[in-house]
Amino acid sequence: MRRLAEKVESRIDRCRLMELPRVASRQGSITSVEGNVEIPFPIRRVYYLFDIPGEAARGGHAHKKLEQLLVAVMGSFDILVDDGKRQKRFHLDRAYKGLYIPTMVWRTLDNFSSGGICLVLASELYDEGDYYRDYRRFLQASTPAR
Ligand code: T46
Repeated sequence: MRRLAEKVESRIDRCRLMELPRVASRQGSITSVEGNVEIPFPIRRVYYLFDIPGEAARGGHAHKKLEQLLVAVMGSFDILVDDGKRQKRFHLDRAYKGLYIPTMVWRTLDNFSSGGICLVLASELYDEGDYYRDYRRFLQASTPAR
């Protein structure tokens, strides 16, 4: 039983920092990402957060189906992830590092540096029906009924 539990990776442990491929030269660097190659999903949407006041928090929701990769293409910010059982905090501050977030993980972004830009590669088109924006509903959905 214990062995089985060890084998089943929790959703929070599937959130991971990924180092993206980088080609550096004296003229600068380039990072490219292909869906289903460097990251474990096809990319169906790209969006970015910018002009974010230092005291602001973004996110505060989870997704039923959507997977994402977050990148601090400028500046830095923190991400708190929560799968309903455990929480972890990550810090992004490099254009060649991404945080992968699987489905059903509550995320909150804060502590944005001045001029910070968060690029997001997403597995799905925008769909408001895919969101849990109420934490209690998210908890109910992520905890299997006994
Ligand atoms: C996430 C974090 C990192 C759209 O019309 N299309 C879009 O693709 C998105 C992402 C948002 N919107 C509209 C919906 C709202 O009226 O933009 C407004 C703000 O969206 P939201 O409150 O969801 O923004 P954030 O920054 O709290 O969250 C977004 C993503 O929604 C979310 O998936 O992980 O960025």
